[in-house]
Amino acid sequence: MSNITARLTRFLAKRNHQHFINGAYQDSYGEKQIAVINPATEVEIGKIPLGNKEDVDAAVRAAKLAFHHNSDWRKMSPDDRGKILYRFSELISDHSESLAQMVTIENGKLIKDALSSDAGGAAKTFRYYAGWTTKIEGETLDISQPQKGGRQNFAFTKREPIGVVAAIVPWNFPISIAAWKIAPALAAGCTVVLKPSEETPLSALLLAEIAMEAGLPPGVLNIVTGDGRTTGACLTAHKDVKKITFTGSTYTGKIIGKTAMENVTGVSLELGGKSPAIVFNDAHDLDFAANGVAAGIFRNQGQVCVAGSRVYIQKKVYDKVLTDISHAAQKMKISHGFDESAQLGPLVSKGHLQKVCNYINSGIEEGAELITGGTENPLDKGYFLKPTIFSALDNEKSIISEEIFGPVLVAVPFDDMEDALRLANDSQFGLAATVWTKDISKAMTMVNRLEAGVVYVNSPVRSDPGLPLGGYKQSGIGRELGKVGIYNYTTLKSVNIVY
Ligand code: TXE
Repeated sequence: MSNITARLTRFLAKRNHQHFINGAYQDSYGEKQIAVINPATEVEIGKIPLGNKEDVDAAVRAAKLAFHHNSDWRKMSPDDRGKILYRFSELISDHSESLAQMVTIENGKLIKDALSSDAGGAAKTFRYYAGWTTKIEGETLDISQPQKGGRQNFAFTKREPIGVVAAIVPWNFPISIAAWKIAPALAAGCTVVLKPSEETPLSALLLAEIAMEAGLPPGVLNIVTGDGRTTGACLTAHKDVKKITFTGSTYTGKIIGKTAMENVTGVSLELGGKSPAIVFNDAHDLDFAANGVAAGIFRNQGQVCVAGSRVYIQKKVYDKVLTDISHAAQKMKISHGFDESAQLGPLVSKGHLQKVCNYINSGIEEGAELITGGTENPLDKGYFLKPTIFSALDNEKSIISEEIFGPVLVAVPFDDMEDALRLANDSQFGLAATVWTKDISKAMTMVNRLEAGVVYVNSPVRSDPGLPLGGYKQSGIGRELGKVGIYNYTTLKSVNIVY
């Protein structure tokens, strides 16, 4: 086990954590708490308050005041706002060890992934959006309204920050997904109330300390901890919230979408996925493709929205590629996240492990062939599971139509490109897809016809702050990251001046 940093030791010693409102940790108005469990050891690492309506009101009030009056955040020059966000990114990098260790302790993931994807990913996102503060632009427009008496007109649009943003995030990448929302919102001049997942709230609270050190004015970033049913529901229903940005399940996304419409609040939803990986006979290196498919599903224990959880393999190479993926899976070392040689850590919680096991059981009951893995816990303690692979002949099983969100892959053979497209697009989801071929015409046809928000060719899907992410169909509404990511947090004003 790595040595826990002094900063994290001090933070964890608190045990009973608080909300972060108006630049300070604050007690909850309520008494209820939620225990945070280390999924590798099953030991409680602290408690967070279950935020109630009064807590949410206090956080939204602080964000609203910071937006309108208290701080100069909105009125600050874009360059100065960018400097603070850049400093924040530098401090996240400086404290990446503490942040990554916190993520590994509360989420279970491998420390190297927590360092690169979570702490590294958050730093990169803040750095990227620090540069956008000075590049938010409107347009000048030649409109056709006739003007009387020799007058002329000048029409343009300007982008303004939308107001208080409610950001609701899941547990799979606790601080990098939070950064995908906080960084563009702050860059646009908005203020934020974040509700982290009840499974992984502590890394967000630690991030708040660092935000203060970076010079973020009080009230610009607030964190209310709690569950979805009480805390999340109060936040999304709050009338002073002007934009909701959510990453999580399609089920919860639909509830949030309905609530948003009650108040006509803007909403972006990044929801579930069941992303296909499609391996053609002519993939230029079949071993490379097999390893890529394995990495695409087993990274982060399969708890990745863009995970390639169904693989379609062309018939001629089906047995070879499936065998190679299975070997890659069987070789993975399963251990706790601080074991430097581990390749697969625990799942996030007991409840989630149970959900994934239920899917594995239903796959067996529905007649899919279990190639490797299963429901047996390979270790004595913690919520571990072996990487699991099924082979099936069609899409007619729950394990291939529903999001499992664990280290479970289902392989299906296909005949030709039309067959691959039919199978891949036959899904309620449309988040991501990968295609493995060296034929550029085939690759481009797939790119054009796949119903997915993100398509990677010859690589598992990875995120990058510059590349928009979001889904077709039930995988969501809107896109985050990239240039469009910042426009999520602005509203457009059209102006016409007659002179
Ligand atoms: O998600 P939820 P859960 C999928 C994955 C997983 C399943 C359930 O399949 O097994 O969702 O995971 C908050 N109003 N994904 O239960 O419920 C909640 O507190 C407002 C895919 O963790 O969507 C948490 O902060 N907020 C996904 C966040 O929503 C509510 C990542 C996500 O919780 C709420 C995670 C409500 N009514 C899970 N109910 C991806 N796309 O990456 C819950 N929340």
